[in-house]
Amino acid sequence: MTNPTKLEIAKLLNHAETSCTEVEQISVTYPDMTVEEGYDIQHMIMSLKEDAGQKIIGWKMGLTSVAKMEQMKVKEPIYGCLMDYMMAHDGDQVDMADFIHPRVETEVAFVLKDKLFGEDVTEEDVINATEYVVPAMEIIDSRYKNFSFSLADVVADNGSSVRFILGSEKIDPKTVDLGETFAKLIINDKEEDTGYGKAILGHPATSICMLVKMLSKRGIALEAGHVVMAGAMTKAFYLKAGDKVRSEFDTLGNLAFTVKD
Ligand code: OOG
Ligand code: MG
Repeated sequence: MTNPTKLEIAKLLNHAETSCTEVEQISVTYPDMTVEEGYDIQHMIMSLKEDAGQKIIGWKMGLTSVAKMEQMKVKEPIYGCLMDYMMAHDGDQVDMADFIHPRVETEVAFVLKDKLFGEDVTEEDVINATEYVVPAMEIIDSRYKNFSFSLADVVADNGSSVRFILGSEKIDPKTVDLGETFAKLIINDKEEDTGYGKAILGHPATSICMLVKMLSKRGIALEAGHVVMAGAMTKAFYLKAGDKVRSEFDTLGNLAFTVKD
């Protein structure tokens, strides 16, 4: 795949996001597209967004649990980029008009106080570089029809990133066992799913370690102040207008958001 082709795809996917319109999977037209080419496209989308004045504020891991890989029919974790316009907070309202076919999942987010870079980073380094962790949720919104994609497709589409919601409780990761942390995802008073932190590659810090290693291969570091999402503890559920969404954690507190009626 040539660079002009990748840039053309980056523009197409970026436009699909900003205009809330779904597109055909890229792999239908380019069946030989590799995951690495998918990342090239993802990074081009971020450059387009930076040119438009948006800022990178962190990164996310995705497809880190067996449940998510089975749900999305892919076999390995991926990363995506988080930008300033994607951030929301406990109690906020989101609007279906900003999305195509959004789904929500429960997550844990790390906020860093130190830079992380390199291929030999350890879980201990991740914990030491973390200022605090917060309970979180992510809204994902694949730009592809029917929310279906190959691994290279979803990588090119920035891991379906569109919004993330941060809780207000700031927890020192040294005071909780993030692997044993348990959470419920509740939509309109119905408990849709539950999960443990250890569903995320055994431990959320292991997922962040993997992210650091993957980004290091491209010369990119996690920076102090970055928000880093470890991946979903639950499966993802479709949202609709008027939904009231809540995640309750046993050791990290709760957070909620609503979808505009
Ligand atoms: C890809 C993004 C997955 C997660 O936490 O597993 C993700 C998708 O399922 O559309 O963010
Ligand atoms: Mg996610």
